[in-house]
Amino acid sequence: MLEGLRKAFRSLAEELKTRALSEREVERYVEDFKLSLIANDVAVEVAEKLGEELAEKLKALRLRRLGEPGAEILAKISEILDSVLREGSLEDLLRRIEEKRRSGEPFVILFVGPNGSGKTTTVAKLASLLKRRGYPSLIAASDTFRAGAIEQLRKLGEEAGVRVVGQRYGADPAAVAMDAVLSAKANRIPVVLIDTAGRTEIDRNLLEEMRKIKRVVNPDAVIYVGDALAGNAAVEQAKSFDEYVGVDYVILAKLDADARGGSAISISYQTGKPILLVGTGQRLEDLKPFTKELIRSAIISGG
Ligand SMILES: Nc1nc2c(ncn2[C@@H]2O[C@H](COP(=O)(O)OP(=O)(O)O)[C@@H](O)[C@H]2O)c(=O)[nH]1
Ligand SMILES: [Mg+2]
Repeated sequence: MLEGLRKAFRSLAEELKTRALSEREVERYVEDFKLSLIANDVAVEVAEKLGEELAEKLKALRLRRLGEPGAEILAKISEILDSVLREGSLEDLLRRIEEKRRSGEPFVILFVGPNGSGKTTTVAKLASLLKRRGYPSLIAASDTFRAGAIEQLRKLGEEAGVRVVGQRYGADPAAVAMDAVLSAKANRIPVVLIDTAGRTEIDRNLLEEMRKIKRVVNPDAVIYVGDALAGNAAVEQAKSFDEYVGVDYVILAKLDADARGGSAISISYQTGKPILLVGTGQRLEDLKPFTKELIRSAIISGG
């Protein structure tokens, strides 16, 4: 995964290590670097910022020849990546869930995102992860819109060993969510995960529907599930959901299939929201904590 970004960073480091650079050359390298970032799904604004930071750092280095294997450049690139990526802490989330459990209330997480981004799969993966960490959960089938959505969720819930609360298609998603919350409370189940519908185009209706669910159940956290393959579209969608509904964390699905790699950087930087977890495959266990190191090592050391 992330081969595109890796190549962009590598070829920059290769070219720079060979000799001392004039100011004009630094500018040219920075321009090429920005273009290769943009070609790999890094949003223009973010590429500009990374380019500026790189130019600053290179100017300081430019008068001397850099040693093999461009280690200094890679260290600088690594610093730049650190400044734009935001990590969400799974351990913090677990602590919050534990606090809520002590108070006898379920911790409610609302999942939002466009159609096909990976919400339903991610809900099941997170339910499975939480179960392994000692927190049983209940899943609300609040996608009552897409044909097959409830069956898909029931099947995944069964696989994960987690109960799914659902009604019929066309039922009010907020009512389904509320049902699940009340049931969790009555049965002392510490977490409720609410799966919701997406649309291909993020329209006003969908955002209003999410807003209504939020108003009715008052979730402890809202998670936007983005598709790493969607590139800049995923960033724009994340911004709409954040403006309309409010988002606390991002989970980036399908990172395993992402050959370019810019989505994590753009989403993190442009929404300012921490990335909590990443999806790394289609199985229930393919959900990993997001760390800066994950991106850094994939890009810089080819891991
Ligand atoms: N390779 C890969 N596929 C994923 C990942 N997460 C979800 N998918 C697939 O993406 C497709 C859409 O996922 P789904 O959860 O139904 O998306 P939703 O419409 O947002 O609920 C399904 O075929 C999933 O198996 C992931 O992390 N990696
Ligand atoms: Mg779904």
